[in-house]
Amino acid sequence: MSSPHLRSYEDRAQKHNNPAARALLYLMAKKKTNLSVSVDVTRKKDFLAIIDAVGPYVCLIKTHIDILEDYDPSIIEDLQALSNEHEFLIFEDRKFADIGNTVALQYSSGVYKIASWAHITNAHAVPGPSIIAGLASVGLPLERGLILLAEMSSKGALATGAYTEDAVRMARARRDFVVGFIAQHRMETIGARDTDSVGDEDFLILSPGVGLDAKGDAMGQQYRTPAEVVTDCGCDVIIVGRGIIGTGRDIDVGEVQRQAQRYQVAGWEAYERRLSR
Ligand code: 5BU
Repeated sequence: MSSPHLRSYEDRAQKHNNPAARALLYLMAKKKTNLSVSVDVTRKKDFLAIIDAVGPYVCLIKTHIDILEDYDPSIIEDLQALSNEHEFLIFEDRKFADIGNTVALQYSSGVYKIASWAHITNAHAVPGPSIIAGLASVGLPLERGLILLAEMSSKGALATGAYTEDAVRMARARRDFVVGFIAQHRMETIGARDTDSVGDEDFLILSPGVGLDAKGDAMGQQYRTPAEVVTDCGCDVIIVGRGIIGTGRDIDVGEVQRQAQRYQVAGWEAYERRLSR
């Protein structure tokens, strides 16, 4: 089978064996969007207003649920209602990083009970395969999917070279639950050995660090354009935060919506260009 990035999202949706990845690819094809908005705000009112405004333009809403200052469980009910209304999946960018037993508890329990509402979450590879086993023990019965961090967008990130290759190997061993990577490039050619099962693998590449106007921020973030990310590097989902929600304390919902539409168009054009190459 050809590399996933040369196939349509629709075709990949039909063949994927993980329910969360299948649902995401299906929504991407249906809504013609590979945009994920990162809703990094601290007030419930802004959080829900932004999600309602960008909902029609996204396949995936990315959350950092622990930055909300006025969190209460009703936020999750509202988030789920918006997810049903606008048809997007939910990705909690939790970046788990502990031993299997601890991450299973962090994923299932505590204040946020992430596994009960996030279709997708992510984890660092640094603890080794046991982190996947721990998260899978909670997530697989709920038909969730896991994204491993293979690379990061920040300047000087240590997830490179042999670390990235080993993250890919860990994922290959758990393709029932690991559906993709946070990365800046495709991973198929990385670390492939005769013994690895590469042939029919279909990992989604989700890329943060996307901006049409800025090249970076004052804290080491680095931005690339949707064309660089999707057409040139073959990534599947563009993750955009401040490029859409802005940097000010007051949210202009109309402007947020216009920017979401702009990034949706840019991301989709970049995908169509990739397929027509
Ligand atoms: P920005 O406002 O578009 O820079 O936000 C990017 C978001 O993606 C933010 O929530 C980060 O926590 C997240 N992110 C990232 O920027 N780079 C990474 O390598 C990973 C996550 Br992993």
